Amino acid sequence: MTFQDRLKSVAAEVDATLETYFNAPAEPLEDAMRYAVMGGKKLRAFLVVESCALHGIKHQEALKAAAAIECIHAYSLVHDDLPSMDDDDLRRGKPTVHKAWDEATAVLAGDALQSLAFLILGTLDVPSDRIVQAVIGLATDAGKDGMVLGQARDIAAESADAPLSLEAITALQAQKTGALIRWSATAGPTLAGDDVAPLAAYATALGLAFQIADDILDETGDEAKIGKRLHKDADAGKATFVSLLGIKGAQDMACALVAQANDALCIYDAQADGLRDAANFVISREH
Ligand code: GRG
Repeated sequence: MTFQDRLKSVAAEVDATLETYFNAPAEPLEDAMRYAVMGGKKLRAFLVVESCALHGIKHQEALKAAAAIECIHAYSLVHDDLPSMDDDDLRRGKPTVHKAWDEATAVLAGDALQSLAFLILGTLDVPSDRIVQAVIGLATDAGKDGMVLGQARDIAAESADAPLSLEAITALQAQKTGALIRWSATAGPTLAGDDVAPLAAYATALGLAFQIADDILDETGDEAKIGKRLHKDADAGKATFVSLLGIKGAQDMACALVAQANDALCIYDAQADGLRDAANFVISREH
């Protein structure tokens, strides 16, 4: 099976798992939640599933942990698209939630997706001390010391006097997009009570490579394939990896980070090939 097929297969399994948490027929709020969380590449879910397989977590429980992180990711996208943030009309090639419903529903759907993530994690069939570790980790990585902090700093940078330095952007992106990727790739050892260090090192490099690739796609990608408006950062005069390093410099840095991510997997055998493929995919993807 190719990596793309494996990613699609995990995405389908995670969507099926998510479906079990929604009522049918549902309130408009739940319809908006389902619309936001279904679809997408499910890359974070894939990292969870692969990391759990490496550490002996049952597939069924891995799928639930994967569903939880995708709820947090979907909430962040719904809120990021709001008029008070990025003000986007299109996400994954479809109208954003506040366009398909309204702003209040989008805020509430994001809120409820965040709560649902923790509800799902709380029901995992693993020893309770490990659930606690996973919950604390996710609350930290998604919240005021992680993704939300990165988002706040990104918004503040728009009205700053000078563009951010490479160092500041690297730190900001480690929070904004890196933190959820780190939680996903370390979910297996966290839930198994094993050492998270090798996968944390993999994820730190992967998260940064992912963001650099995102900046390159924002500059060179195809709006129809990506399914959202592009060139926004450049139009807003915001510093990105591409504006600071140029396309070639950014590509070189992303390749070096993928090599670094793969090096961090050296303690694992061929069982970690899914994670190796994911790292290579991150810099070759077209959407
Ligand atoms: C609003 C609290 C809050 C946080 C928002 C992650 C984020 C923080 C905003 C998203 C803005 C953005 C487009 C960042 C670039 C990296 C990124 C998260 C891209 C989307 O992730 P993919 O490519 O999306 O994995 P799919 O659609 O495949 O799930």
